[in-house]
Amino acid sequence: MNKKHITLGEFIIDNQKHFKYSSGELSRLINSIRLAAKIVNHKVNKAGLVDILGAAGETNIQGEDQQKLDIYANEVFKSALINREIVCGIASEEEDDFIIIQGKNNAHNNKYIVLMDPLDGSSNIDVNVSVGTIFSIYRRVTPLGMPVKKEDFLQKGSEQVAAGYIVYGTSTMLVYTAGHGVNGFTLNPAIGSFYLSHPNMQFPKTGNIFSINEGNYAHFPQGVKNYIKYCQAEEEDRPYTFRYIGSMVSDFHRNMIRGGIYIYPSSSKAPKGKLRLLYECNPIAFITEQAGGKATDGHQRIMDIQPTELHERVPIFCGSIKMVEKAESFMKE
Ligand code: AHM
Ligand code: MG
Repeated sequence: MNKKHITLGEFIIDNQKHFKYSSGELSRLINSIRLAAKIVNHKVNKAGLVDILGAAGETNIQGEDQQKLDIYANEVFKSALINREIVCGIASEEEDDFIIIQGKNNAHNNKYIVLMDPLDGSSNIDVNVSVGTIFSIYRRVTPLGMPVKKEDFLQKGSEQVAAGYIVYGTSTMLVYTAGHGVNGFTLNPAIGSFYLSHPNMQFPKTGNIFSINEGNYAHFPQGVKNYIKYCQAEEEDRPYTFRYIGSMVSDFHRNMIRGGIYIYPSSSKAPKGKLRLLYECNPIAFITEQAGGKATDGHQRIMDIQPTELHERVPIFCGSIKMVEKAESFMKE
């Protein structure tokens, strides 16, 4: 087959054999995420027309109620997953609690749970800046035949079977891993198909981009302040370039391609940082490691953290391995 024309659908089928539980369910699950991504992409691309078609909370000219895009994305991903009867539970950044899905004949016989941030960086929508969707997939740990429980969702990131993100950017891409490397697919909007455009994505071992919200500098731990000064210092390979979009998926995606580090640290205002362990940090950490990078909370591997709460937050340092190790060395001092 011509490598240039592999669609995501074909790639999923071709790679099903590499997956240790190759019942086809995971493939169907990724397919339903692919479908939801296209629907959300369509809506995100029309976001600038909101004043013409009606703002959130209003009724548009067709008489339909407008929803905020993050709520809309949540509903689209939820229904794509529920309708295909593949998952037994969903947890979302937009929901207070996890959702139990009964599945066929109300038998609770589906194996997978999905955790997601349906529209990350949503404060960027109004200003036409890239946003993303992040997802994370696990096998349930409770026995089949009964409703899923909280413990199914509170698994360590190292138990993930697949994770990925969609970036709604200058073009729309779906990037995912099922534990055998990371592959990126670009949507051809004319045809509505994702094509393999970035096979076997790898973080450069080092890079020259650092991404952190420096506006919070005064509240950062001393190690982070020192690392920022290190990035800015005039040396042979520095200063590094500072880039911060404020959409994690976009900042991460750029750093994975170019080489860089993304940091959302703890601060005196937010001692556990801002980003969520289950919906943002674990899936991004899985992709990072699968692409040869490193993801820690400054001291400990993100994917080794035992979650205790659905919505818990954690500081994150992720990206090119040498840059993350350098930042960790500042955290130790
Ligand atoms: P959200 O899930 O409410 O959209 O927030 C997550 C976003 C990330 O995409 C981004 O990296 C971060 O928040 C930016 O936060 P800040 O504005 O504090 O720098
Ligand atoms: Mg988010």
